Amino acid sequence: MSQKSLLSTYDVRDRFSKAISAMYQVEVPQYGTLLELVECVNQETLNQQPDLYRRLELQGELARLSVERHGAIRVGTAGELSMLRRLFAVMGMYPVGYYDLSEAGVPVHSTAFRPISDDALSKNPFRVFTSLLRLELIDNEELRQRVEAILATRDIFTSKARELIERYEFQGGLSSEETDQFIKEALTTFRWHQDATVDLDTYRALNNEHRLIADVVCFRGPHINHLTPRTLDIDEVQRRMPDVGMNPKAVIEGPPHREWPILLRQTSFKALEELIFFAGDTQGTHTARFGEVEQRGVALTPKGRALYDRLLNHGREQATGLDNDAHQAVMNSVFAAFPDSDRAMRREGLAYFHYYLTDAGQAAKDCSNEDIEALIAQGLVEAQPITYEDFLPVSAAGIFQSNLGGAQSEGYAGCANRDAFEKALGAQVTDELSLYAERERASKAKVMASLQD
Ligand code: OOG
Ligand code: NI
Repeated sequence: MSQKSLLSTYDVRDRFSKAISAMYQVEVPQYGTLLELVECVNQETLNQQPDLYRRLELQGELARLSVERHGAIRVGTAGELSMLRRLFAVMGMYPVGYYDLSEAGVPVHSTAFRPISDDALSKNPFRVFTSLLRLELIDNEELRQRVEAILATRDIFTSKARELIERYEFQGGLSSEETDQFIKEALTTFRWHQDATVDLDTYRALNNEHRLIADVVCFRGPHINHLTPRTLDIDEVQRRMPDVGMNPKAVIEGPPHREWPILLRQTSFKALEELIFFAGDTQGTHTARFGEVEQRGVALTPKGRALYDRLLNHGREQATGLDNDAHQAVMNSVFAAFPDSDRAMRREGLAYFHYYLTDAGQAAKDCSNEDIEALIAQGLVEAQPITYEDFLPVSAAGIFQSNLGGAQSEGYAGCANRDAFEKALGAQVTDELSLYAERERASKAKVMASLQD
């Protein structure tokens, strides 16, 4: 039998992320408008800030900027989640991080499926934030049983998709033709259904318990609920959204504007109210789908993250109910305590950096100095920030809340349950911080080894 040529998982992921973006632009035309706005703001920002241009080019961020996006889905059962894990593996995407959103009143826990290696991330870092409904948090026993019964009757995957996932696992890859088939079948899982699987009364009962439950349970599949391009100036995108007919959420989530961005800032246009046909020929509406924008900065060490969490909580206490300008002003003053230079963040061990040799460093030989700061001072080594590739639970909760509409829900008392999530997933989630720490360590080791040669 002739050996068939198999595509890399990068190619599958790249094709899939482009295909789902095209599908979502047709489904939600405002997302297409958002892409245009972000592209325009990014171009202007790069034209106005030649230093930023150089910095991003050096970090290898420019090439991926226009393909970069993340999406989000929500599922109802362990079986659905574990099959999704296998589906995303076909695209070289693996579960990274555990996010408990119950504390913020959203009855789900989540992970992000994303590529892991430097090379895969630099080519196309497509990520999918994936949440699993936590029925055990619903007090109403009767409703819980009803939900279980409804979910038990659906299969969110086509049989062809299952077959191609198995073929990938058996062959270790898919051919170009199989990849196109796989993408077509996988997209079926994530598309929007205007027909609900339940009648309007059932929808209302679930919606009254929690709007998220209705969203997960009443449809044939886990429709993609948003896609998110990456911008270089989120404040400008937020400002311009109303000009292009979008209703932005009240505040930008995450840290304030900084010279040296940290972690992740996010905003969205609010979810649209859409016409739904319920079983029994009744019409109603459902609010689920929106468009989001993100701006990414450097990944923080545990020490940096602890400082971020402390300042964020402090800022949020003072900023409750404020509009975005006032909210950002409060955050700006609170975050004055977080050093805003790459050098200070590095020296204080607040952020992760990738070390590499300068031209002088490459020419140097037999250098016995092991102090990285001294090598930087001598011009032999440089350090660049490692971009944060993950999500933030408080921000994610804010995105959920503003797009579910309605009143803020109370939190569900202290109940992160990573073990249960991993059991449902059928695998462990990778700890995101250890990935950054390892990338930093490996870059340092490589620099030292070359200098001592
Ligand atoms: C996911 C919300 C979280 C993000 O970017 O933090 C998220 C959802 O609404 O399903 O996507
Ligand atoms: Ni998102």
